[in-house]
Amino acid sequence: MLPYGSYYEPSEPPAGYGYDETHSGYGGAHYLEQHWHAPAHHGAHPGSHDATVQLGTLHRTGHEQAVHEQPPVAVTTGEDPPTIELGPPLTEQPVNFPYPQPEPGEAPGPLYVIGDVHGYLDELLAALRQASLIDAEGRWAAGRSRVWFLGDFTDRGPDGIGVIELVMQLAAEAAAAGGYCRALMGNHELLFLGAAKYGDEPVQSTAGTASFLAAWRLNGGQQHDLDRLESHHISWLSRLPAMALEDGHLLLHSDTTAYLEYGESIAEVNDAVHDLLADEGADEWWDCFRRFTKRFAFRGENGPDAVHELLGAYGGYRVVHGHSPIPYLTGAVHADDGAPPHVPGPYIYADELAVAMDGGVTMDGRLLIARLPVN
Ligand SMILES: [Mn+2]
Repeated sequence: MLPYGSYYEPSEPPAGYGYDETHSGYGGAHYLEQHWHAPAHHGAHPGSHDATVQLGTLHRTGHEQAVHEQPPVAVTTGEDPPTIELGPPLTEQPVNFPYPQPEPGEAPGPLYVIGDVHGYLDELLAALRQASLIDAEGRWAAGRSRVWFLGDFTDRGPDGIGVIELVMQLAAEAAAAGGYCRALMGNHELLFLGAAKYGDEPVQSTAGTASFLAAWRLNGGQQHDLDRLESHHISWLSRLPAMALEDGHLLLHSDTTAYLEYGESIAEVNDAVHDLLADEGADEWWDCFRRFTKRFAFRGENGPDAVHELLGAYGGYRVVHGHSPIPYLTGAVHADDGAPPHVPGPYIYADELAVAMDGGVTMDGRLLIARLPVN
């Protein structure tokens, strides 16, 4: 078992990468960071993108180096909302909108998935416009289309709350148009909520003590997002499902089999996570965050078996996930000349059983939107 605070589960780094450990301490809480470091011939660290640079504003003297060496997608802790009242369970449709219902026999609208956004609101708006899902004013223009965000809305980028509010707005507009815009819970949602709810409260883990706030900051948390976090954001985030099945695609945030530890059906997993966020304490939150921060389960020769394990439990013929940036999955983080990674589109792998959708927008890659199925 990896020490808590680890955000990379796999036993081997991406091609050309080494493995580092960094001991960190915040407010009396210490924990071990594990992360890949870039190949020595690279001028830039994989984490030296804009969002990471912004972490310098945290003024964590002595820790900047560790922060800057983090891969852009690093994730360490989950957090809970400062609000304890989570409200009633989500209903399928908001009650304030008179939704047009599909005519009997009418085919469902096209299905889209959107990878990790991480606060890059402008990039999200541009990608949504390019896909004709929104209009020039940023309003839903996709009619009865079905859209799933794969999680990780905040951290690293400049406007995480703006991203959350856009997705909430599109969800209402899509429902009114007879389509939908939904979202999965990513590990950064757990981290952000945990930072808000538990702050510097020490979290016990098998390997020592940490805090959500420290881990959130180390993983790209932006103070202005926390400052702008309101109860309705927390309510919305806290009720996001962890997984969904659409048109034979098992939608997950993280490329891990850890979902199996929370239930034998999609409903069981989603209920377990909701109950955990509503009722459990910081230690359970932390454990959940750690599990959903694991990655790379579908790579390598055992990858297809891992996918089959999930599909066997939850259904579908393919998993579609975010979380692990495609440049890390392929090892093409930076070209020798330091050029941004080339991400031509969704990455199909594991005997075509898995589709990766995190185009690495935090590392100068792309924010990917794909219509399913992809070929
Ligand atoms: Mn993630």
